[in-house]
Amino acid sequence: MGRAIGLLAFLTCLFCFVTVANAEDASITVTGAHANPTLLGVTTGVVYFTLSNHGATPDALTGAATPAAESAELHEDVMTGDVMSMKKIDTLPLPPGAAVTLAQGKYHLMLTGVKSPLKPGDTVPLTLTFEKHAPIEIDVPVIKPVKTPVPSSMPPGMHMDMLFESPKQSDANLS
Ligand SMILES: [Cu+2]
Repeated sequence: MGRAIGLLAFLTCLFCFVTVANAEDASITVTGAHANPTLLGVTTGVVYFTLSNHGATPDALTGAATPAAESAELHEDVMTGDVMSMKKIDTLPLPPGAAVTLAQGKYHLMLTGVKSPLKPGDTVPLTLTFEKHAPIEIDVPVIKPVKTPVPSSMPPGMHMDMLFESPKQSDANLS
């Protein structure tokens, strides 16, 4: 009898745990994930996405990994005068009830040591890790950057599409 109650308690606990885990899994979503194609001869790439924290508690993105590159680091774009540079950040805070978007001029995920060139139509498997939430695995499509329209939140000067024009010229030179 005691054994049966013990088992019941165990199963109930297990059920509670599963329910809580499911609730937590739903509290962070990743949307709009995309990677830019890599430039000719360049082994760094960038990935953008939006993280939404639907939960009631703060969380943070603490890391990322992909088999397609040697490392995936969170970078913040820093504007010093007219010069755009970037610095590595260890965690990206995700306040409850808010969405944080990685976008040009704000944040990006930088892939270094990309193993084979990322071309439009490819997908990059990506694992995101969080302070509290369970890791999330997504497949990130590689999409050619859209030239227009420029998102209204971004000053036109910050657009970096010109960078993506050089491979075309190189391709033409090669043929
Ligand atoms: Cu970077």
